[in-house]
Formats: sequence, structure tokens, C-alpha cells
Amino acid sequence: MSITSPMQTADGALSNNPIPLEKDALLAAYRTMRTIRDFEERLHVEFAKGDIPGFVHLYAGEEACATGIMMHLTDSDRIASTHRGHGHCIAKGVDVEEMMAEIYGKSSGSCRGKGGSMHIADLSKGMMGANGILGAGAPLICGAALAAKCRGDGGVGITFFGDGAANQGTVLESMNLAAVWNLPVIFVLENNGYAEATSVTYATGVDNFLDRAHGFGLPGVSVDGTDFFAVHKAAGELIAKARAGGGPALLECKMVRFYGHFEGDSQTYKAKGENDFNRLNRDCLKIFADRVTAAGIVSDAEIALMDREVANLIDDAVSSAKSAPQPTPQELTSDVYVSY
Ligand SMILES: Cc1ncc(C[n+]2csc(CCOP(=O)(O)OP(=O)(O)O)c2C)c(N)n1
Ligand SMILES: [Mg+2]
Repeated sequence: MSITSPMQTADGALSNNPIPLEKDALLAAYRTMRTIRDFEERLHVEFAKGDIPGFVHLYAGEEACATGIMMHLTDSDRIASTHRGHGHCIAKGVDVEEMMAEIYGKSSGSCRGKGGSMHIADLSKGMMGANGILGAGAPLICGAALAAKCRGDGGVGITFFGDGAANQGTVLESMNLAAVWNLPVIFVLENNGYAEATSVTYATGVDNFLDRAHGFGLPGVSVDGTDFFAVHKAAGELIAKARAGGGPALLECKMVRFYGHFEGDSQTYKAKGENDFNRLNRDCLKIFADRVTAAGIVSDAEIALMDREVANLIDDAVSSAKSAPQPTPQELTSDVYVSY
């Protein structure tokens, strides 16, 4: 049974749409979004101390997208992620302590410390990997979706890519291939308005990304990616259709990133006050919490309790990552090359 109560929309107006999830699912969604946010906020602090090797791209601000989509998936559904992949990993169920250790390059990490932030993978969770190559997830997921289609198991594949990667040939070729083979793939375009320092309007030849999908014969839906409920509903419909053999689709989520492109980015290309405005008005966690508490389904105390639990989880993850051993030189080539 879903609960009917007024919901506040992003512009502050009240909508009478029912909140379409049971309380347990709402709490689970909040926990996932809060875990991603705290993971990223903490990485922001820890990275500045200089102990974390490599590059880190934070997903803070974009949590509703990964969470709203992944709630429709099981471990046997596959996802292919991006360079900004921590949120996708957490929402797909990858262990948070192992992820943190991976980012610190430690042997207890998801990939034994060999991948780092941009190569976290966990095939047991259907997480085929973050990816440092823009647009590389799209052909990967076509392969996974073709395998699911051949097995006839109803599995789906989701590939995430940004507004910049949307211009990569690999993404466009994959859309065509998915249409031709009627693959169970959802192409999720995470449009946060920037590719590094380049604005989406500068770099894109169409005003509407859905026109691209239509050009390949794919249906497309565009939603406010800061609204968990909008993402969850659109993703649910597209995923159910793909599972039933209805073919691929594009889902565009319009969203904001709270931090720079990478940690250390001076963000001079953003408007003055842009980050503050987004934190105040386009914070998907706040929008979600306001709705479910205003509707009387979840209490402020329940939100506060979950915030404390997640804060402890992240504290533990950082402490254990810091104290975990480095990989030994003897491990250098294990799990890296396959011997044919
Ligand atoms: C094939 C390729 N070209 C260029 C890069 C360098 N690069 C890394 S991230 C990035 C911008 C990505 O922007 P977008 O796809 O919008 O994702 P966002 O960072 O906004 O999440 C670029 C150009 C790369 N990693 N791979
Ligand atoms: Mg972008």
C-alpha cells in the first residue's frame, strides 16, 4: 500500500501525488543517499590531507539519480559506471569499507588497492566498474545486456555517462547497437551542466539530448535528477519495459555537482554563489527529507538517527582504510593479467 499525502515540489508548491513507496523503502533510499553524501564529504576533507593517491571526482549533489535507479535492480543486473563512480557503487551495494580502502590504495580494498577511485568494481554486485575512459561503459553494458538477453533471465544493464561523455562516439554507437539488437539497456545521462570546466550548452549541438535518442530510434525521458521520486518513477517504468523485452531507452537526469570536477579544482568557471545556491535549493537529500517528513511518514528523529548511524559507518571506514596494509610488491601482477 502506498501512502497518499501532499508532497512539496522543488519550487515549493504542494503536489497531491502520492508518495509511491512504503516507509521501509523510503528509509532505505534516505540511508543510501546519506551514505553517498557522507562518503563524499569525508573524502573531500581527507583528500586535502594528501594521503589519498590519484584523482578523486565527487558525486555529492547527484545522489538521487544513482539511488532512484538502483532501487529497481538486483545483484544480477549489471551497471557500468563513470570516473565519478562512488555513488553508483554505494547504491549498487558495494561494501563501503572496501570502497574506502580501495580509494586509499590498500590491500583490503574492493580491487585489492589496484584500482583506486576510478576503477572500483565488484562483479558479485553487478558493478562492472567505475571507468576513467569517458563513454567506455556504454559498449560494456551492451555486452552484458546481450548476455542477459541470450540467457533470457530478464536482466537489465544500466550505463551511466555525463553530458560531456554524451558526445563520445562510443555512447552514440552503443545507442544504435542497443536499438538494432533491442537490448535491455538504459542509458542514463547524468547532466550536471559541465564537462570539466566546459558548459553543456557550449559543447552540445542539440538543445535537447532526447533528440539524440530519438535519432537512434530510442525513447527518452528527461527528469529533475535532484528529485528522487521523479528519477525513481521514470527509471522504474523504463527498467520494467526493458526487462519485458521492450528494448533500450535514454533517461536524462538533470542535476548539480556540489564540488569541482575533481578534488583540487578551483571552479573559476562557475558563477559566483552557484554552489551555495545549489546547496540551498537543489540539495536532493534535503528535498527528499522535507517531503517525507512533511507527509508525516518519516520523523525528524528517524532521519537524525540514520544520520548518526551513517556518520559512524563512514568514520569506521576511514579508520580501517587508514590502518589497512599496503599491497605487497609480490601482489603486483595478481588479479591484473589473465593467462590464456
Ligand atoms: C575518452 C576520454 N576523453 C577525455 C577524458 C578526460 N575527461 C575526464 S572527465 C571529463 C569530463 C567529463 O564530463 P561529463 O561526461 O559531463 O561527466 P562529469 O564529470 O560532469 O560527471 C573529461 C573530458 C577522458 N577521461 N576520457
Ligand atoms: Mg557533466
